[in-house]
Amino acid sequence: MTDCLFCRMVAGEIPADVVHQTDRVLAFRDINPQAPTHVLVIPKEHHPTIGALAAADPALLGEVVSGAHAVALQEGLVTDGGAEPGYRVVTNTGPQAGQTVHHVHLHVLGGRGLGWPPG
Ligand code: D5M
Repeated sequence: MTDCLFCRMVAGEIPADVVHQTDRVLAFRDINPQAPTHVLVIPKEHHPTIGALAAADPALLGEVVSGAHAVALQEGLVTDGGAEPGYRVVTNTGPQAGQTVHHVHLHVLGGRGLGWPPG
């Protein structure tokens, strides 16, 4: 989609601070980080929400989740086979959840203690 910010980042038309990618997944640092590590993980193909992606291509959803864990490992948020110190994955869907970019993305957050419940 030519009017989608994240599609334009995939196409290289808008710069992205890329930390990880595969042939179908891209991970880059959030422009407005909410934690010492704040990376967005997206499918390169356009899908508006996690539900739409799950319906259209569940294998790709799995690749995006694997990408989030690969980022967490790379950033030192967990060790291979371990769960410490830890990280959080967030996906906002719709206006009430605060979704502002309508190309599905997983937020990978870590590097500090994260409160619960979220705001
Ligand atoms: O999250 C959308 C996220 O996208 C939000 O945390 C800011 C981020 N964002 C917006 N523009 C950019 C660019 N150009 N680079 C990196 N990150 C960006 P949402 O859950 O939809 O509110």
